[in-house]
Amino acid sequence: MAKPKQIIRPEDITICESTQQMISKARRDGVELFFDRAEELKPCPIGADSACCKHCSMGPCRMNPTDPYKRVGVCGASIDTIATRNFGRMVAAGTAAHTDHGMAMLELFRGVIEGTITDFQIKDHLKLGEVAASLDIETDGREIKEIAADVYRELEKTYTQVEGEIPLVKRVPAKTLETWRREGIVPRGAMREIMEMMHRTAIGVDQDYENLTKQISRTALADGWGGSMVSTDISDILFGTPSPVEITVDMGVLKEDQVNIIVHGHEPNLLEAMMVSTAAPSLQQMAAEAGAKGINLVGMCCSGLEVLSRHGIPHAGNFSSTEAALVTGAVDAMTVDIQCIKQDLHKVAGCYDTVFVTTNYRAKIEGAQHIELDEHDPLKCTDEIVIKAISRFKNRSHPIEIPRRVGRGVHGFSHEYIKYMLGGSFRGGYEPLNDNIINGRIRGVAGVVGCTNPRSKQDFSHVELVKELIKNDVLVVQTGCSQVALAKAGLTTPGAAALAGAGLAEVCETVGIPPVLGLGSCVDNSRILMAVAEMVKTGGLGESIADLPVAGCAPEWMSEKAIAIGQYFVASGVFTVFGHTFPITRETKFEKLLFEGLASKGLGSWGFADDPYEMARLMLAHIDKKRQALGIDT
Ligand code: CUV
Ligand code: SF4
Repeated sequence: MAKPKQIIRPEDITICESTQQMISKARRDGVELFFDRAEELKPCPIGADSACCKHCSMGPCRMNPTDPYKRVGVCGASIDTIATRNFGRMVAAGTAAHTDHGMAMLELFRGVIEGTITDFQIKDHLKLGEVAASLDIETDGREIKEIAADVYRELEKTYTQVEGEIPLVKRVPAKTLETWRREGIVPRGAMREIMEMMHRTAIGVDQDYENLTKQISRTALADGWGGSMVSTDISDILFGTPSPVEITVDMGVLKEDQVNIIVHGHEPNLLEAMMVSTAAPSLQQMAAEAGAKGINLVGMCCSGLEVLSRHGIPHAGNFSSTEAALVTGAVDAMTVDIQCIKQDLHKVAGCYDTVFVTTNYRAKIEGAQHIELDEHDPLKCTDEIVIKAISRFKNRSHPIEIPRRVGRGVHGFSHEYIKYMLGGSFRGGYEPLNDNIINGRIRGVAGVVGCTNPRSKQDFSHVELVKELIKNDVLVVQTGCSQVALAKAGLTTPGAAALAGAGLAEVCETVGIPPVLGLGSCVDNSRILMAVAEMVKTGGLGESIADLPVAGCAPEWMSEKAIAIGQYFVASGVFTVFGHTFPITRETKFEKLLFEGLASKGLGSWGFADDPYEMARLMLAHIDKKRQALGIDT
């Protein structure tokens, strides 16, 4: 007999009031959400500590995480081998996700250059020129298409090159690159690194956790300075480099009297095409005839963040709110492409007769309607979705309840813009960032990024951590779902400087920026890499990224992609804290290597904490340690 279910209060599940309200509504409506299953489906304690291996059929082999060296696998694999291999495969998967996304952007770019794709254009010539220059490609007196073709050919090497170094390591500070070369972790090409990572983690191959960890770093660096960076650069070239824009977030951006279309996923091309379709007079007319006041295009997750940063398109919420948004009953259509799309969205959409469409050939959902986006004729897909959404609007048959909350903020801070705002370079103009760090007004810079996870109270750690950091004069830069949490909490407005320490507040007020800067989607973590590289090159803060008073954190991470990101920040020299769970067995040699050993080799290190105040304490301690080493300890 089923045990009576323990009902958890919505306010214990999330601090997002809109999501709380929708959890209550879902319960009334008898609709199951992923929060409910997270409660029912307890994580396997052995798996959570990464103390099991199923890489061959002599196993699966389970170790004892509380006594990790007691047993070895049937093949003899030690806990360090097992946990390192598991970690390596997470990094390979995460890197594959970002690089495959970047590859799709690059393919689109190629189509545009070759003239086979005409609905997208090279929009940002300035960015193209900068990217070309950074790759030592001649730009003077050359046609845009010629430059672009060279940029394409060079960036393709990020994926396909089999020996040498990926092209974008040209942007890595010299001393950091020197460390990578010494350690043998400079990526050759993403495909090669991912392939080698998978090979070396198979049964009976690399069984030395230190040697494996080198390949883990090399693979992750092929993401950060490779696939992700290519994705950001090409998306900027095609769709425009973001600059500060006023934005709205939260479920209150849905409109009862309009056709609401949510685009959720990761590739910006669908949303860019959707912007064209929803603005088309014929479809506007059709919506008006159906009785709608307009067509309301809204983003969610990282797709949403790309167009929020570039065009100020409203954003309904982060990963943990995607089903909740459907529970409003107000969503006429939701489209999804790749990554972070819960399979149950299809079912939840079905409960409210919301049109639910998958659009990418590499991510279908069983039973869900598939309307493929073809870059050669993108509007065919998006027009059809808009028409379906209008028809659902006309036939709305469910009571609608839209939470009223709308958060406001200023987002779209590309690293180029930060550079410009802080004085033309990171040093030398007025109020440059480095000088403000040296004089102590700004204590350091922290990246707070990443997912939300039903295993921890949604948004809580993001918001509390960031509050602690800015209170202590740490400038916060953000990507991914984290910035949505902060935007909902109102911390991405210039007015939030009031919550910052006196030094940081002064800088924010002078320059007119919020203390918390939204930089875009997860692939845009590459913007943070560029910013820290720029800080080193500007001077005054040491010679390598590892010398900087900076730290990173993904307080509520859940995706393998987050592990890849964490590892490329660590390998780049950044102290990186993950919250709530960490997929390794404690008290092992592998743990010691990740948490201490890598730093002694000149890289960064991992940290772990279970609550946001401890995360902040670890990050501040690291920042202070670096300040001290630089002799700017004021
Ligand atoms: Ni990055 S990877 S939940 S939405 S930040 Fe959001 Fe795209 Fe994590 Fe996913
Ligand atoms: Fe067990 Fe070794 Fe096979 Fe893993 S590879 S399942 S540890 S026998």
